[in-house]
Amino acid sequence: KMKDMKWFLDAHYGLFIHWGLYSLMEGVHEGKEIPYGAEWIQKNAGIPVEEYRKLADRFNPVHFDAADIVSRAKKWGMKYIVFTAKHVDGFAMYASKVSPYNIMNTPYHRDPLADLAAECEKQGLMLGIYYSQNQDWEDENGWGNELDFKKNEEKDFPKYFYEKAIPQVKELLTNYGKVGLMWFDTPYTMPIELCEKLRDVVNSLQPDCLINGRIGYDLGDYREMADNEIPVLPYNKPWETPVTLNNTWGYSRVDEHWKKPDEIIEKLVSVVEKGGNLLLNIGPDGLGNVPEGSIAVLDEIGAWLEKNGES
Ligand code: FUL
Repeated sequence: KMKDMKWFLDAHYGLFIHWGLYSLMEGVHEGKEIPYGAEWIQKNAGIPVEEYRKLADRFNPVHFDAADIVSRAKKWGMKYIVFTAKHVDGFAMYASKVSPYNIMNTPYHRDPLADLAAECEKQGLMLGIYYSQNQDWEDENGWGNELDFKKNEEKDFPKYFYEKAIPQVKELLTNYGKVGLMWFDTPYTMPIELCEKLRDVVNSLQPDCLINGRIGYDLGDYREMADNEIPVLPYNKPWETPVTLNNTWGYSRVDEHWKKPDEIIEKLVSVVEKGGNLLLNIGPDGLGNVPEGSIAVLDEIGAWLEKNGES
């Protein structure tokens, strides 16, 4: 059965939300700014998992306001939201029964994905879910953590895959209503059989749920460009490009290098002309606040779209 892609082809513009335990670290470890994405700080700063996981003990983002974020996204002209349910650190930002490493076991003790899903439904935006299927730095068999666990090649990856990744993807596609797309990432050398298995699980649970290109091996329903990449020519298949407003996905207190609204508008126009979607990122902080710098830029783009856009 062919999937119904109309909403995606019509969307043009979506909101990416990178938010997790790493947001508490704000891009800084032991007083030092850690370069590259703040959401990768566990690895980039060489933090042992037993230390990193302690962030959960003080994760209490009481300012996170799903209704506010969804209504802002609408006002900004966006048609869908993609939320990091589990990023490479392996921490589930939703109520997971599969792994205790999840947001219910923090002082916050609340499921932000449930809140976002309800608001998307209510306010008429499509919900997408980011899930790191290959990398998981908390699971001894997930790809990527060679500091605390065995070398990647020596791990029992299928054990992680069948006992954590697949069951969590099933939770995500069962407990949050209609999911417009599953956003997978960094597949690296994941074996094709497992990527196909993952695709089949998504398709069997929600036949119209789109799968992005980073599932690997061209198994996705649309092509995912590289981070911040805009192709020179129109692309002959549905596509999307994820774009940052500064130089990181996760929140960083030291990165205030906000792109100018004009620069993003130019990118958006270029993406739309070439038949793609722009997925523009915000990184809420450890309390759940959306950085003022990104709100200012997004407000201006939204005002421009209201005047000039057709969407
Ligand atoms: C990348 C990841 O490594 C980043 O952390 C981020 O999630 C970006 C959208 O995709 O490949």
